[in-house]
Amino acid sequence: MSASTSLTLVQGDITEQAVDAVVNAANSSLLGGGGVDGAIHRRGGPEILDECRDLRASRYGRGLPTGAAVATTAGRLPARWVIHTVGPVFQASGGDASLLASCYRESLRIADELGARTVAFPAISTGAYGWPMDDAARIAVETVRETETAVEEVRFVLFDERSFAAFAAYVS
Ligand code: AR6
Repeated sequence: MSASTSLTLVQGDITEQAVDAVVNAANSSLLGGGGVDGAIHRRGGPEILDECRDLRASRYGRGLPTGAAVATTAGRLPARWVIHTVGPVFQASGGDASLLASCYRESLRIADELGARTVAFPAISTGAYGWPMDDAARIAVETVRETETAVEEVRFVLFDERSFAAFAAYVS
């Protein structure tokens, strides 16, 4: 980020954020799921899924790779775009931190391409994909700090007190 970028933390629901772009913790299929993904499609309506299907029929016939990001409309969400990214799964042997960092970096790169100035991120990979919250928070905050971007506000939206506290420990 740049000296003028602000990093903010909110405890709440990412689908309620009035920002330019909301980041979705998607899966490679781009066709929906639970958690953040389910909430975004439920609240954003069918237009988002329509564009995801078009992406699967064109650029991403084999799915969106882990660590990559792509934008669609935000449908009925109070945002202009959804940036879909696929976090890595945390397994018994651990997880690939470079892929988790790539989700944040690539999402900000897409945000810059779109001209988005405010971007809301969830704690990618910390739900169904099992990444330990403290480690995920450290990777998220460090990566955003290290990434050159014209985004003016990066907002982390944490669902509960525990995840909010984990991120707060790295944002001072
Ligand atoms: N707003 C903010 N944070 C939320 C919300 C919400 N509405 N709902 C859940 N969280 P997850 P992942 C938190 O599972 O681990 C899906 O099925 C949640 O408490 O959404 O990257 C996809 O289709 C957790 O801390 O994403 C994929 O298959 C964090 O958001 C898979 O899950 C991320 O949890 C992706 O798994």
